Amino acid sequence: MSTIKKILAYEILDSRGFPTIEARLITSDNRQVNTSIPAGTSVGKYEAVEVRDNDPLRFNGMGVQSGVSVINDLIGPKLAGVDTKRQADVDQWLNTADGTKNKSKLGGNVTLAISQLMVKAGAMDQSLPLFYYVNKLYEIQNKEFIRIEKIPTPIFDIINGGKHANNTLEFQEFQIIPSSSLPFARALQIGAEIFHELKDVLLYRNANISVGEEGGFAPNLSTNIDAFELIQETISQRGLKPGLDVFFGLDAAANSFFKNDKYMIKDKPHALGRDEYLEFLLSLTKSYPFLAIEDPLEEDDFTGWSKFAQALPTNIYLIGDDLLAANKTRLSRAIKEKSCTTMLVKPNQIGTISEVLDVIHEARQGGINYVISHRSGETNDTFVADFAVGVQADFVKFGAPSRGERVSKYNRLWRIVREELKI
Ligand code: 2PG
Ligand code: MG
Repeated sequence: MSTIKKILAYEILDSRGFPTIEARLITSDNRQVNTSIPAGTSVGKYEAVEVRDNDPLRFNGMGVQSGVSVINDLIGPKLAGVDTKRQADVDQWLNTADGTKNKSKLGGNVTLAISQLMVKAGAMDQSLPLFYYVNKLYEIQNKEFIRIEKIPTPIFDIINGGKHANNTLEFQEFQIIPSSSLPFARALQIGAEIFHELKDVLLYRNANISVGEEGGFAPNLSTNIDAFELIQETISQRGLKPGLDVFFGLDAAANSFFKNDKYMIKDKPHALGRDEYLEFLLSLTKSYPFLAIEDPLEEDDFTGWSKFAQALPTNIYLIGDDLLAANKTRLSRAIKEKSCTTMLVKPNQIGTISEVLDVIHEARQGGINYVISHRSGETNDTFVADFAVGVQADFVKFGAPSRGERVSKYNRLWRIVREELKI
């Protein structure tokens, strides 16, 4: 049995060049694990609070030295000597120490750093692959066994817009989703090949091929529909069949273009009221083979979501990200009101792994699918890849098949397939 000898936190830069917390746990047998915490750019208002220093003289106020000190001076010393397998107890202790509903005292970035360290240290203590240990934690906590039999299907964000790019597109993520029937290695290959083909298609049209925050291209196009048209053309040009080999996905991240009760997108010459906007979205699903639509509406319009859910063909996953913020209370409401069919899960929306496992249990009980997701501000930590396999998510969303902090996670899944699961 290993116990915690020391926990050490410090600042590193995330993929956007902003500081974030990295922490290291050293065990009584002198082994160590590291973890680092991602951050969002389009942050929903119901997410756990992320603590920042707000000191304008350092990193434009984005420093995390205060969180680092809380770990080094307060939390770390308190946890010295604790068994690394006491995940639930440590998470519970963090929650009590925080004492707020949204981690606004300690910060979700602080609590998650400790919580993820515990998972990694526990797996190391048991000499288990991380995904397998996550699977066991889920079973112990929720008294439900999940058989590990698949790698979640990847959702690739190949064109960036919204808050993730400085271009003309209002929608945040234009995605492709290889058919779930394909083995992971083939799905990854398709994602990468379409990404490169899209580059050629953009170049041919003299469009910009620089990329946005999640590694997808960020061209200036006249309308959002133009982006779907380009993707459709690209898929066909590769000899693949849209709607058979590859599907479309969208994260509209509608909060960012919802102003004065209207949705403002370039596809229409005027601002759209909710019903007219929903009509527009439904027309998109008739023109393109969508498999998933995330955050089509702003985060407070539960009624609008339920309305859209009723109108949307049932084979399309309706994903709540900002709507749910992976928050149990909001999920219960969404289940009751049939607002969506799928929950997006980013561990830092909640702040401890036990709570993430809890909300996933709630989703499974309520017949809700789940997607495990990265953040736009990422690090090279591959924790979410193992986590997604451990809880057998339906999908993973780790950005484009490009850029180090994105491909590290896809590569981790590839490695799990190759070396550990052989599926
Ligand atoms: C999202 C995420 C991840 P961010 O909206 O789904 O793609 O973006 O991390 O900026 O919230
Ligand atoms: Mg989203």
